[in-house]
Amino acid sequence: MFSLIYGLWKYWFSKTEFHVLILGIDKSGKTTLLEKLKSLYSNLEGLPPDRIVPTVGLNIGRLEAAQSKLVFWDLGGQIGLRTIWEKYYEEAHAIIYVIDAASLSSFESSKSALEKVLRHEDLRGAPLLILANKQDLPGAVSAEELARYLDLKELDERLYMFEAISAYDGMGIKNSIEWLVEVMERSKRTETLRIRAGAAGHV
Ligand SMILES: Nc1nc2c(ncn2[C@@H]2O[C@H](COP(=O)(O)OP(=O)(O)OP(=O)(O)O)[C@@H](O)[C@H]2O)c(=O)[nH]1
Ligand SMILES: [Mg+2]
Repeated sequence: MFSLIYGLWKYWFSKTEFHVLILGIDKSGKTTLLEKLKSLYSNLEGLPPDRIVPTVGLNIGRLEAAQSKLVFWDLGGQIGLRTIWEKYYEEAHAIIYVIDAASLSSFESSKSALEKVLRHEDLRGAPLLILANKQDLPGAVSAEELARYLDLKELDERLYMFEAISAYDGMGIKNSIEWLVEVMERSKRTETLRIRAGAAGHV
């Protein structure tokens, strides 16, 4: 009986497409991460870091990971582009927030940009994965140190995790994505988005 229910549950989620928004201030490594995800989870090579330019529009990556269909939206993080982020909030199942863990001088602006994201009504209940990127660099702080530094107050009701990664060598990325898929599958937000899509006639 259990395996039947589990099978149906898995079947349902194999059809669900999860939208994951990759946010963070400029130069934190969002696009480098997206390209690394392509190399890790598809047959695509993914652009090498030296061919990646600052993002002005939107980069999209469609991938299958942890038996789920994922659509990543990578937006530009320059200050004048951050107003565009909120146009994507309503449709997002989860947020990945990337921070350059080796750039202590940018932590303050990363923190305030993240606090603003978390205050937004349209992202209510969206699971949050905070990535302490650039662990390959000397001086990068750990995930625990970053969590202590950010000292976020808005996290109470939200499923979240801090993880140390390197978008260069791939460290920590698979773990992070597995966690994200798992929480998206059981989050109330996914349920809410599904009901809304059903009501609009496209499940
Ligand atoms: N050492 C190291 N450098 C990284 C890593 N990830 C990204 N970088 C570098 O950081 C810089 C910015 O990377 P991007 O991926 O363009 O950053 P972004 O967050 O997409 O920036 P915007 O598009 O402007 O918002 C580039 O020089 C990357 O090569 C990493 O894991 N390790
Ligand atoms: Mg970019």
